[in-house]
Amino acid sequence: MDNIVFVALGSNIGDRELFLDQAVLFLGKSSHTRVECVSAYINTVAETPDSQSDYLNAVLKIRTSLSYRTFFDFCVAIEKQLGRKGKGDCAPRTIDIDILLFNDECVSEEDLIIPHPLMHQRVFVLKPFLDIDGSIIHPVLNKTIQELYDHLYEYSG
Ligand code: PH2
Ligand code: MG
Ligand code: MG
Repeated sequence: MDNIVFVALGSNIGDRELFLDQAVLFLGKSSHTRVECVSAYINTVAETPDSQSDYLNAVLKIRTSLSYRTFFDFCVAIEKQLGRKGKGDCAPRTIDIDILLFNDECVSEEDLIIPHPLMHQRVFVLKPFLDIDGSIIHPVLNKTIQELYDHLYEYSG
């Protein structure tokens, strides 16, 4: 299992803690994945154009032998299993599983961009990421997670 992937979880419908717990469980259930670290779960105000219920957010570190594409498909399948309807919009959701970083690979495909294009602007991603490892370097911005967090206001759009 040579690949290190950081993943963000978010839920703002129903029993949010249970959905995060189940996502952590399912993400580690494959013989091709191992969950190495789980951040604290944090309550955050929804950053959406409309007003929505608060989110529960977390970040995970996972080791996997899957390629980024197969890992992405694995995440989408878990979202479906946990009742997620549709993808790619800002509607309330039982669970959202986003790949933040996959090793130091940069991917730009129609349905998948890595690093996650908004991660450096989001407190609800950077704060839990700090629980795991603030020294990880963002491969496009060449800054550590700690630096991105400390300078959040400079990156927010
Ligand atoms: N996810 C979004 C949009 N807005 N706001 C919070 N607080 N947490 C999220 O996970 C979140 C959001 C799109 O995926
Ligand atoms: Mg998302
Ligand atoms: Mg998503």
